[in-house]
Amino acid sequence: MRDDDTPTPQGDCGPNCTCGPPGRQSFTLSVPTRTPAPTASGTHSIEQAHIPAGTFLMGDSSGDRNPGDGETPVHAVRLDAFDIDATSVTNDAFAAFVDATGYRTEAEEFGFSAVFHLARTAPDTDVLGQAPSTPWWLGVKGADWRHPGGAGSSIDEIGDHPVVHVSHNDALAYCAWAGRMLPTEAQWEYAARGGLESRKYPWGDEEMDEGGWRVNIWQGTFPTVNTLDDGFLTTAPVRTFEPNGYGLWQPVGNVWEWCADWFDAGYYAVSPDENPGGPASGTSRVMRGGSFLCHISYCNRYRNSARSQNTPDSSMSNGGFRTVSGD
Ligand SMILES: [Ca+2]
Ligand SMILES: [Ca+2]
Repeated sequence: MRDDDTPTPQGDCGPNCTCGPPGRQSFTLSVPTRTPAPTASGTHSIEQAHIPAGTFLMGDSSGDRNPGDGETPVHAVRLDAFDIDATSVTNDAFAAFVDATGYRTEAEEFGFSAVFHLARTAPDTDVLGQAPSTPWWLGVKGADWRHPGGAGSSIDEIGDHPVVHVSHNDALAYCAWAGRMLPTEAQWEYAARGGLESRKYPWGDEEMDEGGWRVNIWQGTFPTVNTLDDGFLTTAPVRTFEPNGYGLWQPVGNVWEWCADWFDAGYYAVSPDENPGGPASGTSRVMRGGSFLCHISYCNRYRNSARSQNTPDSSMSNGGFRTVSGD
């Protein structure tokens, strides 16, 4: 249980706020020509966790759901067995893909990406604009997976951190090269739960700071003061804290993770019982798990059942992905 003085989670942080950054269209710029997805056969270097076939209760049982996100009704879902990345895809793994294919991410094609204001290294002249309802998100020229804070930043020392500034389309391009798939939303939640039923977090119901921090989120006053109690302002190495019962590291916190599904807040009421694959169409793709920007006063979407979404071409300094075995 929370302490009495802990603020009540605010499910809504502004118009259409999803805890992540606004979609790319919020930073109005020209639309580039897309780089075709590569079709070469690559090597996926991320350690695997095996998830056995089984049935689980999908959705929020804790009452901490965010109205409008569609975390209910709780419903039984049966899944076939699959393998999933034990960590999110790292900068080193993504670099191997780019080295082999010459792939250019959408952030590189558009020439900018969404950077959290305190993570910006680029000069003021590279700031293309602020998101209207979430001004701590900046469109930063030159921000991309190799330059997470824009000009002046690099990934030289953070090869074992999650790759960020990758769009859903970029993640699919990686998957095409690696012979992988993005997890369905149901696969993601089942794996994140680590074999525990109806718990709030991958480790159970204990809050994330009981017995030491268990997750990389935000401490302090969002979005201005981060007291860094967990040790990290932005990304942490993918093997930080403890893995869950299935061997997954940081399914919650650190970076949002793209899933395969289109987002629909009403989907749980109509989804199939077995191997649900999401709505047939939509405008935004599911993201799961929350990130280093989550804070209980602002966005408590670092829970197993929490849902978010963004347009498939959007990229951000707190968004990455992990993959699952293909058919
Ligand atoms: Ca942190
Ligand atoms: Ca995560």
